[in-house]
Amino acid sequence: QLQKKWWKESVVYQIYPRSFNDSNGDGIGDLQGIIEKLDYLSLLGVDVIWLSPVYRSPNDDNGYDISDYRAIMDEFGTMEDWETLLKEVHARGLKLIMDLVVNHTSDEHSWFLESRSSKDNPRRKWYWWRPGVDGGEPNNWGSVFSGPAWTFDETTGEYYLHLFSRKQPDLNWENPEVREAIYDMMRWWLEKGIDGFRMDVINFISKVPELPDGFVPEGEKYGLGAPSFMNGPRIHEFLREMNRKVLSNYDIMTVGEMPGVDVEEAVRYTGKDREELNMVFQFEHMELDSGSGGKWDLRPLKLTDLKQSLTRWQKELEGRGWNSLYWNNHDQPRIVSRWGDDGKYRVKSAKMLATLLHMMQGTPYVYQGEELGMTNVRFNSIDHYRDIETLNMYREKVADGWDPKAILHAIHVKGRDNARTPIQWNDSDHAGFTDGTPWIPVNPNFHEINAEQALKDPDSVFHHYRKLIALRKEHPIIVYGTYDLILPDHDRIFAYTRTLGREKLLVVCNFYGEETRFCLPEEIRYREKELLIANDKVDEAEGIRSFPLRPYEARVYKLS
Ligand code: TEU
Ligand code: CA
Repeated sequence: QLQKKWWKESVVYQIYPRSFNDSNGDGIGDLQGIIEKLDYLSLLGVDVIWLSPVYRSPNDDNGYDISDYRAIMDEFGTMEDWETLLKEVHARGLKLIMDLVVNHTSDEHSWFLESRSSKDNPRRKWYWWRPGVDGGEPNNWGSVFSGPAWTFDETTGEYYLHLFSRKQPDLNWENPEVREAIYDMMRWWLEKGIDGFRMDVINFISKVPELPDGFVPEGEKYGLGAPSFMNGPRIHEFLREMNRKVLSNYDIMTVGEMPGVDVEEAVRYTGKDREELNMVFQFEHMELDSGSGGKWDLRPLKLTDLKQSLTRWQKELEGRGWNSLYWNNHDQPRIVSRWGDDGKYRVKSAKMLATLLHMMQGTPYVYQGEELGMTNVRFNSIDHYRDIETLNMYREKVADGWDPKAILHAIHVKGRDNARTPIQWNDSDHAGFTDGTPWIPVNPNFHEINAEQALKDPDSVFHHYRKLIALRKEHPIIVYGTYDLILPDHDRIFAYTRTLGREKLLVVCNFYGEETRFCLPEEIRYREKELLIANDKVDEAEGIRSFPLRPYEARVYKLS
């Protein structure tokens, strides 16, 4: 049986509020600005909005460092603005999920201020404090944002753990008081009527309590503590407790962001009998163009690697769990620049990439601007960049003697600010994002890439996304059909079928800018064919046993 669920049939749209729309001219996106654009999202046809953090924050990591879970960030507006947003979202039949960031808080959170104040403060054990070892950090773990994962605190002469920035101290989930405080906060938001959570690095919350040293890669200063905190010893116990005490009491959706999760582990997190989460964001496909040195160690993508990775996730979670489907988010470079062509074939390759993803089994996520075919940005100076991950890495590598131009190139390819330049609404000043000075410069290509132009152009990327989303509502096979890869060894074509009862969907994509030839495998028989969507003109009278596939061409047929 199909195990029908609303969150399996939905398309989610991610908003990074700081860069979405500024309503009061301070150059920073805000809640009122989002309300102004809800009709645009209704037109696109998305069902759920995932809001990146809007809680009070010093914005060391743009809201992923929370200083008060029950207050709205000053720059974004007031709690009344948030209540209005939720009302307006629900009035349009949309749903709203919030970003749950509970692996760490801001160092300005009252919990941390108390915890650091003295060794015997009742909240001391809400975080990870350790005395130094041999005059240095308690272990050799490195921070995701460069440097050690520990910072020495004068007040009590001990170090505190932060897997991310020093202003993001890790909460100690071993402590039941911490867990109960988080569950209370979650209920407080759920009682307001939200429709679920995206959970930030949720598979990092269980650490091996001894915090043992990690392996130190050649030439690195700090170890990879990851084996001691990724999918840690009590993670499933904590998530089952969270599900039992909070999540199971609401009709909501949950998606856990899980760097380092593999497909077997994902079955344990998302299995319907597991009572943990509905789905996860995995990173396997997002690491296929990184070398052994991590994201900044650039490596060209091999299409067959991508086909094998995505197919593994489609097949292993089939009937056992559920996939999230994404190319983009606020941490990733924009896909049309990364794996498409943001020059001559920008529109066509953006449509191909969207078609390839949206016809798979899982819940698709559209990241703000992706539906416009927005591209990466190439600021020519580090001074235009804002992201702490980028700035810390730049400073560290320049200090290590790296060539600043080489570092800037890596930032152009993989930097998170690629996804954080303001949304391009029209071709007026600052692309209509703000009447003031934007907190980060707008991508100079906004004159030709903007929503106003896209809405008027029936062949725009926007209208292609709108059609893909509409198809998902019209054809259950897109949600519930079985996925099977075809032409597995073809290194230019990504093609697969979906099967539901007597119906078949045939999805054919040329992943590159050179013409190639598609040959339908013998075993696929059909009497009727219907072209559901394409990104190029197609002669419907033409047979599909064998035909030329033009640069970045994508087609979806319904066969019966
Ligand atoms: O990201 C988790 C994470 O590991 C990312 O930092 C990602 O792997 C890396 O940035 C790739 O470049 C979450 C949030 O999505 C991210 O924005 C936060 O910075 C991070 O957690 C800390 O909250
Ligand atoms: Ca504003």
